[in-house]
Amino acid sequence: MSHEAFQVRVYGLVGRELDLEYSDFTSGKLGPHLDVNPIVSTFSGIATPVSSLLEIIQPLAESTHAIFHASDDFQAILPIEQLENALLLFSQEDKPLKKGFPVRLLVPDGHSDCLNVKSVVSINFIRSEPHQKAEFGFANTVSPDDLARN
Ligand SMILES: Nc1nc2c(c(=O)[nH]1)N[C@H]1C(S)=C(S)[C@@H](COP(=O)(O)O)O[C@H]1N2
Ligand SMILES: [Mo]
Repeated sequence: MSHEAFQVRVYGLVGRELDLEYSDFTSGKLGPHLDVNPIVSTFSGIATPVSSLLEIIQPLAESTHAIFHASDDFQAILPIEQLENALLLFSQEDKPLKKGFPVRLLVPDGHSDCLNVKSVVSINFIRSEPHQKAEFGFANTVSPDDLARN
């Protein structure tokens, strides 16, 4: 079975909206290539820091949160300041991801290994309430603590 085309859409309250292809990740123009295993021991592969992407897309001053949408309707909402150490895993064994294609969000300092989103297809920068905390799950109703229980 063949994959859908690789595309990650970055949009919303940003200076520059982007539709990212696999070559944008592999070329290194989105940021450095990091071996994720030393950073998150439960994962392997090559990632690029979300912080580097932020420098390119320039979130507007009024944006407060980013929503990472997955192709299965799983999603995460994160305050932008919590993206500091976040990574986008895009490659394993020099190929696109078999699991989590096109990219997988990893939050190394999140509550648990569950703080990751497979198959991220878009990243939407929004203005939300200041007290809106990080949430992960389907329909945006599941808290990180609920997920950590497995
Ligand atoms: N898109 C998407 N990402 C997701 C989930 C999901 O259902 N869909 N489940 C989360 C949970 S609860 C866990 S424990 C891990 C599971 O990752 P795995 O399939 O590699 O074991 O993915 C997280 N990211
Ligand atoms: Mo989980």
